[in-house]
Formats: sequence, structure tokens, C-alpha cells
Amino acid sequence: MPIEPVGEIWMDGVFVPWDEATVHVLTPTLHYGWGVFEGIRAYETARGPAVFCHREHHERLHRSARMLQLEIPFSVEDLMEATRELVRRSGLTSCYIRPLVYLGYGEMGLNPLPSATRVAIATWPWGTYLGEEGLRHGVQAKTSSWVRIGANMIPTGTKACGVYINSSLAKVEALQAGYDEAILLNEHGEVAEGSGENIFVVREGTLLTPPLAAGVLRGVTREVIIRFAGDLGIDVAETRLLRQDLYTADEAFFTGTAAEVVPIRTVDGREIGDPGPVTKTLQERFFAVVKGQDDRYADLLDVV
Ligand code: PPE
Repeated sequence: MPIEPVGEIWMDGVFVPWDEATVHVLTPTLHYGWGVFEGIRAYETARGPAVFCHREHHERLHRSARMLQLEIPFSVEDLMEATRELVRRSGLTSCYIRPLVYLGYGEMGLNPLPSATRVAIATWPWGTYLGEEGLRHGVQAKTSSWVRIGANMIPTGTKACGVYINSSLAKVEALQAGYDEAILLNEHGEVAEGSGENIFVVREGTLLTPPLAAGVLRGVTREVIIRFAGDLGIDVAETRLLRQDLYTADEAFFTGTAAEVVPIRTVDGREIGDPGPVTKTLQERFFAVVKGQDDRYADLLDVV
């Protein structure tokens, strides 16, 4: 998905013109992947652009940074205000927002601790992640031959840059085999998540999703969907899922900031089918909420 350039990028407290937002090729994060990032979306609402689950994303960024001993010299509030200002200055009504915390140029080697911590926040328009067709009718997923990294390999609850080699290997494998998205199993053969999404399954009316201990990212969208399900009176359980649970699911879907809520139509060529009632209900609620059309969830939106 090519990026469309937008006016400015926030870097360490200042707004820099898009084309000048560069780093030195010897920036250690480029070499070793020691950095953390976030993915956030702002949506068009009647009250103007609003950032969805704004605080939660910046809090997770801070938690990820803490895990890697990266000291962000900006508070959650500072980064939220920078993000609001960035979106305002972009003139975009809806956009994707990418905060990145990385090691500054100067030091080299496997010890990241002497390096300075740098922070950037960029925004650009990012359309439907898994396609309009996928959003409406469901995507074709493939269980990956790549195993989701374990929590004692790289902390799985951390949105660390280097983790995404694991995700990209799975994504590329799925695309090259003609599928839309990958589902990674963990070291124990349990279902973990998509390459950039959490996964849910519906079985006999109950919504099931792997627990965090399965090695999944604590997705912000995942938590919101669990809240919606509770409010809708749908039973939810965090439970270990096996590959066979995917093949025999009544419904299945992915959730993520970029992906939003996307039905899964097939897994490894096995039919789950058209998006079912639970998936559709949760997807409808999600889009109503992000667009500010449901006052009960106004707390989830931060109007810029
Ligand atoms: N698991 C992974 C591995 C993941 O990367 C994401 C987000 C999620 C689950 C869902 O988390 P949340 O966005 O908080 O609901 N993936 C981000 C990066 C996607 C990309 O292509 O880059 C995102 O959706 O922004």
C-alpha cells in the first residue's frame, strides 16, 4: 500500500516537512529492530476528526518502550497532544497515525542502552487494509508455517519493530500462496493471531479469542470488541484455540486498528462461509462507534 505524502511529521517535539523527516542510515533501529511503534486511526465524525482509543494506544506505546528500556522523553499526554496537532495540521478528515520510538544515530552495537531515544509521529490516509471486498464478504486466511514468536523469545505483548519480521514472513507466505492473510499458531500449536490482527471465533453463539498468554498482542480493538460483545449480551471467553477450532467455527473474524473488523471466509481453503450474525453485529457497532454515531461510546473518541 503506497503512502500518500502529507504535510508534516512530528519528530521529537517539532513539526518537520514530510520530505525532511529522515534519519541517518546508521540509525541502530534500522539494523537491529530495537524500537517500538503504534498504529492508531482517526475517523471522520460529525464533530470533526476523532482519534479512536487515543490514550490506550499511547499507553501501550509507553508500555512497549518500558519493556525495551527505551525512555520516552514525552508523557502520554504530550504525545496525545502532538498527535491531535498533527491531525489538525494534516487537514485530513480520517487517517492512520504511526508513532515510532527508535534509537537515535550515534552509537552502534547490540547494546541499545547508550543510544538516545527518538520519537516520531506520522499520519497519512490509509484505506481498507484487507480490501473492501474482504471487509464485506470475508477474507481467505491461511495458517502459517511460521510459528508466532514466544514470550521468552521477544515479549509478545510489546509492539516492537523487530517482532514484525515474524508477521511479515507469515504475511508474504500467505499472499504468495494466494490467500489474503495469515494466521499464526504459537509454539504449542495453538491459534495466536493474524499477521497484524487479533482473531475471534464464534462457536454456538459464544465469542472466543485466544488469551494473552497464547502470545498475542493485547489489541486495543480486541478489547473494544470484547466490551461491545458484553454490552450486547454475547458470551465471551478467552480460551485456547486449536487449528481444528478454526475449521469448525460458525464464524471467525480479525480485529486490528489497520484491519478494523474483517470477517474470515475460509481458513486453509475450508469454508466458514458468509459473515455470520455475531460478526455482522459487532462490525456494525464498531463502524457506528468510530464514526461517532453511538453516544454510548463517546468515551472512545478523542475529537482533535
Ligand atoms: N496483533 C498484531 C501482531 C498487530 O500488529 C496488531 C495491530 C494487532 C494484533 C491488533 O492490535 P490493535 O491495533 O491494537 O487492535 N497491527 C498494527 C500494524 C499493522 C501494519 O500493517 O503495520 C495496526 O493495525 O495498526
